[in-house]
Amino acid sequence: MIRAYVGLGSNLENPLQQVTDALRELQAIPNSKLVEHSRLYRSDPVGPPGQPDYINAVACLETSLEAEQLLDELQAIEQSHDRVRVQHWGPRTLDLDILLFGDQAINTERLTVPHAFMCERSFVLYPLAEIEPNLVLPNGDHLSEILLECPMGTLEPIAL
Ligand code: PH2
Ligand code: MG
Ligand code: MG
Repeated sequence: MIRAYVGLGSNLENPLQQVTDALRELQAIPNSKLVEHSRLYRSDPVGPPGQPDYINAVACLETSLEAEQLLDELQAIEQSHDRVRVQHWGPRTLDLDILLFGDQAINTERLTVPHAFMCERSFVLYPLAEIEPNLVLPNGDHLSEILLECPMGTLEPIAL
């Protein structure tokens, strides 16, 4: 079994509900178990201006799937949330990104793992640290040290 960390994000059509539903749907991925997930966070949009705020969270799965099989499952969930790919980094009903897949480094047409921008994004790093404060990345970097370089800014956990 491999531990995979998945970033969840939504900023369209009731983002809180989108992310809450997606967490439940992650539990149903075959040959996998949802181990835990962070709280939900509100975050300012990164990317094209003028889009709504995001809801973000991070989940940890234990899986015996291959990375691209997990990607298939995540993309099927995105599709079931009526995900339409319009604008790069533009608004979306649901985005499910593989952040880490064990200690694997993957660079294929479909997948870059670790996620290319995760170390610059507070909405990934803080929820990840909430569930795995002692995490060490495949390149040996400690999450706790990366966090020192990445201010929390306006990111805020949501009291539900
Ligand atoms: N995802 C993006 C682009 N910008 N901004 C926030 N706050 N949260 C996201 O999940 C996000 C984003 C592309 O995936
Ligand atoms: Mg993304
Ligand atoms: Mg994505």
